[in-house]
Amino acid sequence: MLNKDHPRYESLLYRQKIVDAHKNGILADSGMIAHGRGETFDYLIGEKTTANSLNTIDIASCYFLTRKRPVLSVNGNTTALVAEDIAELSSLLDIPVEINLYYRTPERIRNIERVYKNLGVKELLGTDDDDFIDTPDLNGPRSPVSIDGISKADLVFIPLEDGDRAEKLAALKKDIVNVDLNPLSRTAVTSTVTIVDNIVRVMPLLIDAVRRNEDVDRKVLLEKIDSFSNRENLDNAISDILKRFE
Ligand code: PTJ
Repeated sequence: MLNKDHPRYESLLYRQKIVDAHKNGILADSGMIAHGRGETFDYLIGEKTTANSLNTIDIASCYFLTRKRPVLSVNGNTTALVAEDIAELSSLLDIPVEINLYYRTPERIRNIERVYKNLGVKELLGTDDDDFIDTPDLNGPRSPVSIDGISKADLVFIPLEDGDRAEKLAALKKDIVNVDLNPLSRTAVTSTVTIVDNIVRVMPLLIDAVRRNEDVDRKVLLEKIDSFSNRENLDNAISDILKRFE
């Protein structure tokens, strides 16, 4: 039983979600390690959304609203922590969710599929009965992607991911929006937009930003995109961490 008075109640709550997802065959064994790495960086950024991240979330919403075929790529960790928000964003933007796992097994696919089906996701791709095509120059289980999903997408959302895929998607001229608490990771550096923040705080803010911007003139959204530099964003995230040591 979790004690609500515990000073680290929220952190314990999300740990419990991770543990439950592992027991339910959703999370990869390594997903626990990935979560721990995330917690460490979250501690360093002060476990809050910085002004810099808030701006980056706004930019991410501009990308989602101006691209023709965005896809939300999900793995075990994202599903464990924010499946409801993923379903909501998918419905709000009317875009597919595609399951793409590094540690892919038929059993995990079935378990994750059940989560999103229960949440009412209309277009769920990457399941075992989908049609796949390999991502050029990418080896391993993440390479096959849905022909109707990531393969044709012009924007791919790849939260909480290890570093083997972002540069291959970027080489295909796809825009990549990533959520990663580690501003130094390969994925963070390669992505078009990297939100350096905890996915549990990002998703509600991203949904709000999409709602706020959905009626804004496309030209204004594109101007905001033009004025954004991911390198500058990552430098700001790093200097926010450094300030915590002063
Ligand atoms: O479900 P699968 O089979 O696709 O496997 C998924 C994992 C996460 C195990 C796999 O992609 C992996 O090993 O990832 P890495 O290399 O550990 O990278 C995950 C990144 O996500 C790390 O940079 C973490 O800091 C970051 N991260 C972890 N938890 C969070 C996070 N970023 C934002 N919010 C979090 N809650």
